[in-house]
Amino acid sequence: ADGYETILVERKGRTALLTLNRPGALNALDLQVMNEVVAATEALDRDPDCGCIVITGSAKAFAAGADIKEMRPQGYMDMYLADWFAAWDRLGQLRTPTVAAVAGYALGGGCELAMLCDILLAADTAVFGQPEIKLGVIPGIGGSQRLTRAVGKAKAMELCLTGRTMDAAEAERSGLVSRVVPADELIGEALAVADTVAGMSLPVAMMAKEAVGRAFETTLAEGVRFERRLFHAVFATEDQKEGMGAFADKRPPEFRHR
Ligand code: CO8
Repeated sequence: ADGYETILVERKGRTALLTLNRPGALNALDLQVMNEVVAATEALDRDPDCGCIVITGSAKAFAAGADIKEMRPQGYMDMYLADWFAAWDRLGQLRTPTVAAVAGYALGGGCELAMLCDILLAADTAVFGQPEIKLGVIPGIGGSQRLTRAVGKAKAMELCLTGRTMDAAEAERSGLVSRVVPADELIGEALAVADTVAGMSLPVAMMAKEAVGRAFETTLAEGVRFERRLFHAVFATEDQKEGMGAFADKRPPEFRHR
């Protein structure tokens, strides 16, 4: 009904579940997938009834990378003029919180897509890596930057230079993912986390996301100044009065903006 061919989008209350659906190619991220994921998530971002977006793949593959067959014949001018992969940046600019629920392969662009999301949950079957170097290329959707910020220079260098993958346990140990869960519980857990986020005040959740995200962009002093401005600003919301009032009344909050 929504016209998408490579993704499925379902609404579950205030949470949206976006499933990559190119099973024949292990969810390889070609331009159609990119355009559909970006269009769908930007539409959800404009919907005040959507409080959190979960992105997932299949049991075997979250996404096995950017589409190698599509990229193979491209030249520099093709890549430059198309600004290849630039649209993915828009996923990182959504205001609505996002959750990546990763089972199976999250390689190359798949790992980069997961890292574009705010919360990263992994099944115990998840495999992460930036194996581009084995194809004679390097990461192109932010992997060299976001992986380094997530796991530090030593491990990011090793992964990007050797192309070796890491399993879910190593990904959790190194801080790439927030939690590892049994594979058959992944979607349930991801939806539960998303429902929790979607139950908060949406504008306040957006500000919390923005504040944490700023830590990746700036110095500590500037980041703390930015946080302080947002912190003062939340006192202009009805939801601050409701949240603190509900605590004082010993009742659950009824946030207006959710
Ligand atoms: N692109 C296109 N097709 C793919 C991809 C991919 N990344 N991954 C898998 N497929 C296809 C296979 O070709 C195969 O198709 P077919 O049946 O038509 O031959 C089908 O999916 C199933 O795959 P396999 O038969 O290989 O499945 P296996 O279970 O044997 O292996 C693996 C699974 C290990 C994941 C294997 O498929 C693999 O190694 N895939 C490639 C992983 C990889 O290197 N990813 C990084 C790609 S590059 C990238 O993401 C960023 C590039 C940045 C460029 C920057 C430009 C600006």
